[in-house]
Amino acid sequence: MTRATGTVVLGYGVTGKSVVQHLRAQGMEPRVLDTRAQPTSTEGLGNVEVHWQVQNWPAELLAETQQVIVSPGLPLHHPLVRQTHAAGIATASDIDLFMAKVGAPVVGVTGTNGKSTVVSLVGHLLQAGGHECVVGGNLGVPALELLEAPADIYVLELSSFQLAHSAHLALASAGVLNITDDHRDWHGDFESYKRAKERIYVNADYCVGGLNSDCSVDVKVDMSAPSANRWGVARRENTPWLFCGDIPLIAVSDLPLEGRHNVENCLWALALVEPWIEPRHAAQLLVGFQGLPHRFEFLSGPTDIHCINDSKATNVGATLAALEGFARDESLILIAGGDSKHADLAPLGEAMQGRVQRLVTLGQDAATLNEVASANGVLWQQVTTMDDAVSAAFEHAKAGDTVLLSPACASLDMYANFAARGDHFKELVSQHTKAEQVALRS
Ligand code: UMA
Ligand code: ADP
Repeated sequence: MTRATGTVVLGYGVTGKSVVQHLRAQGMEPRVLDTRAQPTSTEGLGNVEVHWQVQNWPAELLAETQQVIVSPGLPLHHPLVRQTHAAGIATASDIDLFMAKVGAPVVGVTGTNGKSTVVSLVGHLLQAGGHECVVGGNLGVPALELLEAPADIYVLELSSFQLAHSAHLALASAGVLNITDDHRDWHGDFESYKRAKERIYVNADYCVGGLNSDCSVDVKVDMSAPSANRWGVARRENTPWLFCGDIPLIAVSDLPLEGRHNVENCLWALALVEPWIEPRHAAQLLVGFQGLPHRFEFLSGPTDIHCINDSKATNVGATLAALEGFARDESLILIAGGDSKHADLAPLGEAMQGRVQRLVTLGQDAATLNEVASANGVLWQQVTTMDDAVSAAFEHAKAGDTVLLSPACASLDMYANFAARGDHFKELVSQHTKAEQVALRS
């Protein structure tokens, strides 16, 4: 193997590892730079030259470099990325390498919320429709690793980070589900975040957009009444149905997922697979899809109390979607808080009115949520641990109430990730449920 290729991989996380493996399989021997002192893993590095804890390019190394593959965790404003661009060196992402290699159509999905759900729905539909299809990207398995499995269609969840670093997309079917405030720390401002997401449409064969999309798209999806080239929801025989134009597809009551936002997600999935599966047939294939954990996940709780784990609601848009799926006269006990990532939490105020009878806050930005609640006449109570949050919620819950964990914030101030937070919540709900059963028996 030679080092003559002059390729450097920035970041050795899950993505960096897949890129190094891919390049080595092509006979290249890249170098790796990572800003971190402690590598998360050195697996797969072999004798690759690695520079840990690097914040700026060593000048000699930069002079020998022709191409840089950037991991998604490194923002465009990071010195390593800025210095690469300033030196006139081309950058690419793992998604660019994937697109250059893949020999089958690729479906790409981005958006602030709903990506994982829609990507999993699309994968389910394509598999149920007889396609050999694999699903990955931001969802977890890095894109390049998907190439190891044979497939006739690939489905990628694409983050704004991946899209911002990508230049050579040509997707067979592409969609931006929604764009609301998130990831300001990476993108700097909302406009840059939006522009990054909209790159998914560049050179795409079939573009699906939201109603308010200002991009040129082939079809639009939203929750209002459908029309030509529009997928939507309308009443049929007095119940709401999904429609593709004027073709009725399936009754909302027959969908496999709960929550208004999931009705929209099903529509998106049906629209995205239209190039391969006839819409009425696809609608029948939705049945049998199992929702993902931590996304508006219904739990069995104490008698007559509904419990929902929506720990993946790590931004305001996701919690708004959860709240707006309930009628104004619902009685919710909402557990929220964590790291707001500098987002404006104020829009939650109006959505809580009439629905949230008590807000239980925790985590780094609890005080900001308390202020939003006070300004909107919502009762709140601040606690320090999830144990206390769940105890407080059950103390106040009456028969028919819903205890909803939908934090509107990232979990990293208290947990390793959203899944650890959701698992803890589920464990506490289960403990309370068991304690109630014991009390009822004695
Ligand atoms: N980092 C450094 N120095 C480096 C490289 C990374 O400090 O030199 C930091 C980043 O700032 C980040 C962390 O290390 O905090 C991980 O970054 P990474 O680029 O190494 O990430 P990977 O391990 O390659 O995982 C990435 C996605 N992570 C991010 O974009 C931060 C994973 O999505 C994705 O599953 C994986 O690639 C495979 O495609 C995770 C995620 O949180 C789940 N994504 C964000 C989200 O969904 O909101 C976008
Ligand atoms: P992502 O991969 O974009 O984070 P997920 O499917 O994992 O999306 O869902 C993340 C959060 O967003 C969950 O709280 C989920 O209930 C919520 N959500 C799912 N679909 C939508 C949607 N269409 N609009 C708003 N929120 C949504």
